[in-house]
Amino acid sequence: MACKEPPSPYFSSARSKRNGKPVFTDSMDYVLQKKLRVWCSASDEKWELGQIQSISGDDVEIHLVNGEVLTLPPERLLPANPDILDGVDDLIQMSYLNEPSVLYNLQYRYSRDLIYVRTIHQALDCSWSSQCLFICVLLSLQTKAGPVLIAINPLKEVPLYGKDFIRKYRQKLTNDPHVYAIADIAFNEMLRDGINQSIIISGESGAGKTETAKIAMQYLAALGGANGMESEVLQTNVILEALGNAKTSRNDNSSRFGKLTEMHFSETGKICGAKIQTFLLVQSRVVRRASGERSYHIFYQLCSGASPLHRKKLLLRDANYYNYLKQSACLRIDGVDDAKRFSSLLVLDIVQISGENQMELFSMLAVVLWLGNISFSVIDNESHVEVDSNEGLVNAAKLLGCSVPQLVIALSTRKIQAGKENIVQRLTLTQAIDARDALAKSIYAHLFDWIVEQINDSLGTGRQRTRRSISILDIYGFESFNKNGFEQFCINYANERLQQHFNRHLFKLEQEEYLDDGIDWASVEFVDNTDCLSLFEKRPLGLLSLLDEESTFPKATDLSFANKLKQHLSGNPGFKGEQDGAFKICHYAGEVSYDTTGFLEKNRDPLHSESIQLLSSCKSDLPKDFASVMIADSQNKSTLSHHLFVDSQKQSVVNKFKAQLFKLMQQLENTSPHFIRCIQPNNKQRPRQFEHDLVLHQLKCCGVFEVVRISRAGYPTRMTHQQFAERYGFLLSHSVASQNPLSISVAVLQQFSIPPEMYQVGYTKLFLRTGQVAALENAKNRMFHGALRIQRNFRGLHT
Ligand code: AD9
Ligand code: MG
Repeated sequence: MACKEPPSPYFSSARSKRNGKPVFTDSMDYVLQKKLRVWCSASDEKWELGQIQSISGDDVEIHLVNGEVLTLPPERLLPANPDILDGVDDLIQMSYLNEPSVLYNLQYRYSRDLIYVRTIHQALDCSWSSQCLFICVLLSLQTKAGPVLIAINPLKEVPLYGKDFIRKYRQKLTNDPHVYAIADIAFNEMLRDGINQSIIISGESGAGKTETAKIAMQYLAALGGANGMESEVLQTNVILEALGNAKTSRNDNSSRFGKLTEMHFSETGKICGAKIQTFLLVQSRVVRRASGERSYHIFYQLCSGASPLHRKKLLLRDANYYNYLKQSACLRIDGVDDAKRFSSLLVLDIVQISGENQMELFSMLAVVLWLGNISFSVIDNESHVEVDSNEGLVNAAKLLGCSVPQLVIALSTRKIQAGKENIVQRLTLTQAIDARDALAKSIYAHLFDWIVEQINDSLGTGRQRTRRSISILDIYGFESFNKNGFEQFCINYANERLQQHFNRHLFKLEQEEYLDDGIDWASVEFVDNTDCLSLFEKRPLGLLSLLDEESTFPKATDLSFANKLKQHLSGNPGFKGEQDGAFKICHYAGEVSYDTTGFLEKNRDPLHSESIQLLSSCKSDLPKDFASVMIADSQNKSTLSHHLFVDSQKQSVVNKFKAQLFKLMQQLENTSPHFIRCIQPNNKQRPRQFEHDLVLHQLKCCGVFEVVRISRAGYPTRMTHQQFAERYGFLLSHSVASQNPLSISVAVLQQFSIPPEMYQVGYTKLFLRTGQVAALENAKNRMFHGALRIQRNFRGLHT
């Protein structure tokens, strides 16, 4: 199975052949004729810049920048941009948009710490005079795709942020592409149009999404700062990163949850509240992960930063004492001081989490750690176990506020129903370990949700539902490791959904509007990921449904699940069943091989009724709260007929996740989107290293080439004939035979000599290329000022 490569029109156009002879686009002919700069590829991997010296038959002699001379056939050449365009900040300005030219441009900028590039001009010139503001409003409502920002991760501090920069963007003293500029556009559009906005940040793991989200929030907080709420909003990042981020092999601070931060503003643009929505925290990391990776930061921070008093109360030891932490052989992150980070958690006070609640939070973290130290001994031939009476057991029970026997029962037995009777069955070693880990994971996941709830309570002060909000989306990025499991499956599915949203707004809606209005439009091709999404979501034979179905069979195994996938999906070109329970999926960002080990268990998320019962009987408040949430959840789903604690027909993990994603997409659909695509420059998390292939792959996957093409060919300004005629009809110097809006509009266009390639007349609307309205607006302004002058003079004469 080979994934469909994103189309590469600029790469192939110069190389197509007719009758065995290479055929070039006009531009390539021109480049050869004028002996201009070219990109040459002697081998297939590398492009080098050179200048054509001479052409003899099919041989072109080129002098490379490094002094070498090459002789190549023309089909190994691509036109290069003139050096005046080196490092332009808007890709749309480039004369040639082939792959080496774009890469060169990005690298040129990157090496100078210019990490941002735009891919489209803002359709409207917002520096117009205030008289034109009402027109901006009108036009912007009809402008679909705003600028897309490309952000290449510098992997080091760059001098691009802070007060002075914020001021420059606020006062529009600079036009350089920046996250601040995107946030500024969103802010202004929100206030002007009364439409909720979103800033959607995507990219692979480690590409810089979370940092970018914080930079956007920093700008919005500076703009909307009023009563301390802005700093509260910013501080939430510190807390959520401590609890929801961890070191992975791709990123030392990898987000293991998705987050939508909704900032609410007053009529005057002051922050009046915020709401954080989180999506599927990866729970398995708490109990297991790949070697060299860490669990959630907060555990290490607590172990190294807690005060002696805390340590005593929490019965706390060093991180290397705990099985859950030491098992992946990675306790520290280079350059990170966990103890210091712990002290920065004082911000818990800022978001009004009381000292008492903070203590509860820490004590639940300690419970999780001690649970991991509980061990079991096999007592019979059938691998049944009893719980070892050790320090882990005693301390976990103490911190939970339950008795040791209660905890023992929860971890080593299960009640099952036989006829009308309940029988208590001892668990086997695997079952007991699963029960213990499930309890630890569940406590952590509920703790995370609880903290988010506390934060939201604190941020909600004075919040009103307005149409003035900006939502910033930062989810975990696309992942492809050597070994990929259930977590990557969910994460990559979420990224497919997000990609679909991007495609829909930048390609589909845009082109549909052109076609609906009957204008002449050569479709811009893009990699549509609808097929991949339907492979996941189709019912009853999609990946998610099949996983759910198999999860309901008690006897099913990961292997039987893998076979089921093979049986039903083998005909799908985006799917391939492999050996040993593995399968491959063709994602928009490349092919990923998944190992089904653990899929069923993780999807069932099996917290047994014994554990819920245990939590509800604890003396501490938090476990009791968690148990009520669990019971409420299961009551929603099951009929809960005979026993309060029967194992409920819980919603599966993927089902819940899918519902969350659908809700998220719905929310985003009600906003005006602004996209930021983060790019990872290398796989080593090192600054100053720009790997061409890696960057090119990401640019292609996220459709950057197509976005520029569509922006260049597209018509960002559109107005109905009626609107256009009303607005500019009075500028006509002669009367028009027919008074219908279409005739008036066409007459205006002709009078102002707007070239025919700069507009198209649709059935209902007029479509104009970038910059065309400006000429009309100038004329209108001149006329307006002229009229004012005459009026004043006239008044002067009569006074
Ligand atoms: V993941 O999908 O959550 O694994 P992200 O969020 O895309 O990933 P993140 O923002 O965490 O990546 O960035 C990774 C690291 O790159 C950060 O920890 C910083 O060290 C570095 N980074 C990213 N953006 C910037 C920046 N604008 N300036 C400086 C940056 N460093
Ligand atoms: Mg992140």
